Amino acid sequence: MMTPDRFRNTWAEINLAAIGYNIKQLKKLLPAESKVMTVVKADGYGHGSIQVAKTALDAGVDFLMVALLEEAVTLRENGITAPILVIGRVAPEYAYIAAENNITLAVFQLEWLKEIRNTNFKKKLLTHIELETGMGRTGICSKEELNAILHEYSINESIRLDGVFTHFATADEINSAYFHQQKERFDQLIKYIASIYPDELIVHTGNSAAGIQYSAQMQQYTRFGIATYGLYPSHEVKLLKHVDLQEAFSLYSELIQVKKLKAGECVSYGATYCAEEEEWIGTVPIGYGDGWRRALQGFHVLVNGRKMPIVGRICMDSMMIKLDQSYDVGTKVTLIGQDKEELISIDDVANFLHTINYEIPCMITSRVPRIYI
Ligand code: PMH
Repeated sequence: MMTPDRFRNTWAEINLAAIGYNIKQLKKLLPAESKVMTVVKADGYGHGSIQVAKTALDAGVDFLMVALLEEAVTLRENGITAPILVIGRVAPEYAYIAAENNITLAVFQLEWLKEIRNTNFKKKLLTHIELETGMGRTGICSKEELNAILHEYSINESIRLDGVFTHFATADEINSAYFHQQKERFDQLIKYIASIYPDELIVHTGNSAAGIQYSAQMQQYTRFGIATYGLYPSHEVKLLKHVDLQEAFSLYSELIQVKKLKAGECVSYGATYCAEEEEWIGTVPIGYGDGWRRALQGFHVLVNGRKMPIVGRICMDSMMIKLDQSYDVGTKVTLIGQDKEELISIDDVANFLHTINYEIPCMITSRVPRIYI
């Protein structure tokens, strides 16, 4: 007998056609020569980095970005040969793994370059340098450090500088003062580099918000993350209506038990929810062990195109919902997505949890299989 690759009846559905569509819409925003770099860190924002990367490459993308070396290695192990930039710090002793796999590393510390000075890489290590312009996270902070770093490149044959980038902190806001300040700082530093460094460099600055809001100012690449997945980086950017995006992530389960509660009977840990009259309660096999946060008690899901409230405390593997009538075991439950006329968007879940949409697909753990359509 063939063993199925999943047994459970809770799953996330990833619409790869939507991802392809979003990339094409984003590409249309950019100046003619400007390209898309697709950000697939954190397992493609919870959608699955390998499938998203392949979809992006099919849609004409030729550069990928991740945060960790292991994320880049996973892509290589799955046959992806396109350039990949790792933005996080990779310990110097592991830089050779990047070099051997043609993985580009971000450089933002002189000390780091000094530490790899005596490593003999089998292939040249590819790098982009990150400039600090206002994000205050990683990046080269001063012209002096920049000078010393460029000098390091001139004396180390085994490293190659291909690109330079920065990251905007406020591009998702309508107030553009801080964005322009960062852009101005970056432009000055770029001019300075061009005056002392002979080679042409790949320049990239924008994330989704900048790519959507300031499309005309984007350079060789725009690092699109959240918008790839059909989500807007903020409510303000969504209201601009510059681009039409389709959400790619839906979340489904099925009722595993349906029972009639009598008045006074209670549900879940702490018995905090008790029926006031006879009512139908359904059990749904998803819980905080799947990343479906306990704080979602009081939110709702969809059954038969109608909203059904989550009642009682959410358990590790299951939760209970109040039904408007009896339903068969196996009836589909929509936690994120469309059911008939009703929709639960990722933004709805994020608003209920007082967080941003980025966090929602990321929080659904790998225990929930991703099914690709
Ligand atoms: N570039 C860098 C350097 C990033 O850190 C990110 C996202 C992106 C591009 C893509 O941004 P977008 O998803 O808004 O398009 N980084 C993060 C972060 O660290 N927390 O949330 C998003």
